[in-house]
Amino acid sequence: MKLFYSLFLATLLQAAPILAKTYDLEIKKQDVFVTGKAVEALTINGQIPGPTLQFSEGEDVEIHVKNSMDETTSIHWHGILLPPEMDGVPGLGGFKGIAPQETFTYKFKIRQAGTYWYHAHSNLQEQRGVYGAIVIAARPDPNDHVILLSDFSEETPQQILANLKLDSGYYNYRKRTFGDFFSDAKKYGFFATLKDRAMWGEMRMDATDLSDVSKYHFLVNGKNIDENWTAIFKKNQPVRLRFVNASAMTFFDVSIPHLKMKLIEADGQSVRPLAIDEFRIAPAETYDVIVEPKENQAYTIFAESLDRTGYARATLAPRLGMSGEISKMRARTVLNMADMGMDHEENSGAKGWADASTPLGNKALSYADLISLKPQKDLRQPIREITFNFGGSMNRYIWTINGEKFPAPTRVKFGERLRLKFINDTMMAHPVHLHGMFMQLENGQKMQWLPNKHTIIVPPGQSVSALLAADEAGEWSFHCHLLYHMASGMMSSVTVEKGDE
Ligand SMILES: [Cu+2]
Repeated sequence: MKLFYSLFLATLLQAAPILAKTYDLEIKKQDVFVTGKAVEALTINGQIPGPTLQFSEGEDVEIHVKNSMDETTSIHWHGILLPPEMDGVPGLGGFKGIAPQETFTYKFKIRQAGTYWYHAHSNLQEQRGVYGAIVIAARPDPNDHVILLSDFSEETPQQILANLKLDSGYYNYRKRTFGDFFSDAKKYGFFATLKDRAMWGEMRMDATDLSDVSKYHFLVNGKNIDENWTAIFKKNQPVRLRFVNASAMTFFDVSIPHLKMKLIEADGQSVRPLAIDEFRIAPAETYDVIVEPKENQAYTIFAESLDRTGYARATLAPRLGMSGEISKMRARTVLNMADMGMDHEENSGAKGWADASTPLGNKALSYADLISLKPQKDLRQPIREITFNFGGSMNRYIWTINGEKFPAPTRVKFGERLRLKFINDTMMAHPVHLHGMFMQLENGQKMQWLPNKHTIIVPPGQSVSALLAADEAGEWSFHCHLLYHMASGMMSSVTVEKGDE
């Protein structure tokens, strides 16, 4: 009796953590009105994006994903450390995808905190709406908001891919003109300009190939610019914004005019706080910032697409119905051969990817600024280096790794310490994503302070490296996170093999 009583007390005294929760998601096809007209899309629990999943560290989650469509689907938990059979990539770890009308149960323990997201890893479903945010925190906080960016098209992704395969410049209707040639020639000299143009021709790319799909509507939390998604703040109280780029193809330059942002997390992992005015976010990356509005006015969260064909916006305001100023979109970056690193022997992209359009005096986040808040535990030097060359043929819309479409897995030993070297031989940036493990981006910081990343931008014509401790056994997907690059061949896997058992 006494024992029972003390057990009972002990249970009461614990902070009553709920350590096993279940979640239900249903994926189905339905019309949505995101752009003002009916478009057949894919929803999760009837919405785009799907519901934000709120987990806590240490929790055992059980997620039932019901497929109410007539095609196979899957959900991948982006940036989450978990067993390979729960990672949700059909064909890997024994996972076959979720057949029509079936329900698959994902079960894993949450071993981390931070902002992540989830999305389909089947066909091109991600483009049609199968994505949502994951927040892993001790408790929900009313001053804490997910800002999920996405690119939505009225065309089906199958149509977009077919257009790209037919003509890679299909969406690139803002091509430079003959007039540009003469203004460049005036600025840089006739022969330099001619040589630059000739080289672009040789690579069969355009200087405006910053993105290859641009008939997009850009959304914040599923809302278009007129719907103006709004978060309420109280003056002088900190607000946390969890930015997730759930786009299929779009890089954004994000700023909140008149508000300094304090960056605190990159890809869900805490970094040394840093005051910034803007940051560039690739598909699949996440950044968490804190802002502290000092005036009772509306502030615009402004996310310009890299190719400046449009923007997503949301508002921070003391009450609903307000609207902040909308800045003019800045000039888009036009690449030249020097930006591309073609003139240099060694051109490291680790410093980031400069943007001439950042207003003078403003601080734009650079990869070199990222410093892990917690010291890295693994300080071993890598025992070998594995090189991945990202290549492609724009005119046939084929994207490759080490010269091959969908190359065979790269095998590494469990526990091995590696350097992954990413060399971008193309004129587009590739956000490279490794499942299952964080990479430590070699950005010039000491090894102890290298930031963890699940997705790393490799800028055009440059190279970037990362360290990896192969401490999660299994076959892990490895690919460019631009959806149509992945679907056109820029996808492989890394197999972490345990010895003979
Ligand atoms: Cu790519």
